[in-house]
Amino acid sequence: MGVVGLAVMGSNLARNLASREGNTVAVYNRTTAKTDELVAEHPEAGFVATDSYVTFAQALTRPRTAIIMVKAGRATDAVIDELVHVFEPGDIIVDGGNSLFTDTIRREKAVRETGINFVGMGVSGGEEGALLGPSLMPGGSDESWVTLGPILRSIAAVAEGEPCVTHIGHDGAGHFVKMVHNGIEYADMQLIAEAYDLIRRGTGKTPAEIADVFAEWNRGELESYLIEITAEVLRQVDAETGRPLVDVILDQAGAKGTGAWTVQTALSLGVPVSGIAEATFARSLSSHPEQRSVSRELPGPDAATAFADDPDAFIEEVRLALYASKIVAYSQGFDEIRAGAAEYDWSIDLGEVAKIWRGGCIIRAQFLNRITDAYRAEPDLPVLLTAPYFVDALTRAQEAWRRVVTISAQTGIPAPAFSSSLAYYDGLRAERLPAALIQGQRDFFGAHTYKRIDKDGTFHTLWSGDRTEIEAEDTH
Ligand code: NBP
Repeated sequence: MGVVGLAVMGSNLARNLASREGNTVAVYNRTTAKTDELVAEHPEAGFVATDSYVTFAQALTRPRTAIIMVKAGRATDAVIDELVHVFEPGDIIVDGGNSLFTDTIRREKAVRETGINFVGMGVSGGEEGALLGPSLMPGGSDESWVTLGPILRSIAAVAEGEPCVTHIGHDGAGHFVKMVHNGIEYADMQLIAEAYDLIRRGTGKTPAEIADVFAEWNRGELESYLIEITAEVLRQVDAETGRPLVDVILDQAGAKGTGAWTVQTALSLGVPVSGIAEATFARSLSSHPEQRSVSRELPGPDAATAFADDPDAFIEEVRLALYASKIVAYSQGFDEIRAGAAEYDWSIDLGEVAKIWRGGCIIRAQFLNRITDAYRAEPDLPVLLTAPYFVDALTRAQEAWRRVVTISAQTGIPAPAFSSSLAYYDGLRAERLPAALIQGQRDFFGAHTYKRIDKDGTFHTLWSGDRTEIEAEDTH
């Protein structure tokens, strides 16, 4: 098999593949110096170095399998164009980059016409995951999965004895699921950041002391990689200034776009992923220093510090609010996957998706087992957070969650993901929503019509006439 693209992800994945019994890996990179460097640095891998697409194809046994790990977008198209010229029908091209799923659908269709299989595969876990075992989300045809399955199972992370890979569904399904994974990751990170901010300002604890709080949380139901690394980051001291590192890092969060894709896709599918959206927008807000600097004098409550009378009780309330909001974020993410599967005709096993995220990837957590259990018990569950385990957790958390959101509003400490998750939860619970009024407004200005609660049919009120109601054509 072969790997094209030998930056950090590709070279680590190639080393992972080469470390498995019986594998010989051919490697190719546009800039040949990088290939030479990798091969020289890792003689133990037994790589076959190639310096053109032709020699790369010649080095592979048939059916040829090549994993592309290059920059998403034009670079991926350029590599695919080259490979289809040197590959033959039955061969497999796997794109392991962070490609947009609609690009993958387009590429799969075009490559399929040549008789070559194309598989878009989400790879999660960063450079360490690529080397030691990532979580893998391949799409593509059933036929390619027959060949790819054993290879991918051998290099994937292992969680509780099971490899973190499954055939997600056809064409773009793998990249779609990876996209939503990243969106959930944005929400998870934002919620943790909000928890940290509330605790710091509410109790006056130092970052090192808050690191202990996160380390403690990591022994309970919040146990996860992100909570674990949060403790590590908070404990870090800057060598130059002696201050906590978190206090000298510029507070402007970067983003590579997958969070935005998740939100844009959710908007077009009509799925409310408000927690993920708030997390994405919170990064945007942080990254506008010019807007933040002119807004600093806007009125707010007097800056409150160490306002929590009982710091331990407050910390426990924040923990519960974090857990409840996290349940909402995952529920929204899985809702988006369900809607995507319906829209694009993929058959996606949601319980399996949760399972393959238990190892290798950034959002790995014990908690994912509960999601698998929920979908095993009820595969068509319409809202994940209504599964009995989550209802119990939300029942335990909801009062604390409300208090934390109230405190955030009263003290002026922004907690957009906490509060929007709570609003989503209450929206779902509501017996009646003010959407009825919106339908009335829409009918008033645009004759968009409405339905009634007491009889079938579609209706319109003659707002500019005598205001009687008539039966109308459905114009929703
Ligand atoms: P980069 O995303 O930085 O891409 C660099 C690679 O793309 C180099 O091998 C470069 O070759 C190659 N490349 C470019 Br740029 N244009 C090319 C072209 N026209 N033809 C051929 N090759 C071209 O590398 P990365 O950070 O290793 O990530 C690889 C993929 O994995 C990306 O899609 C990324 O989004 C995804 N991913 C990354 C992570 C992560 O944690 N970094 C995690 C999961 C997925 P050159 O050496 O000749 O310039």
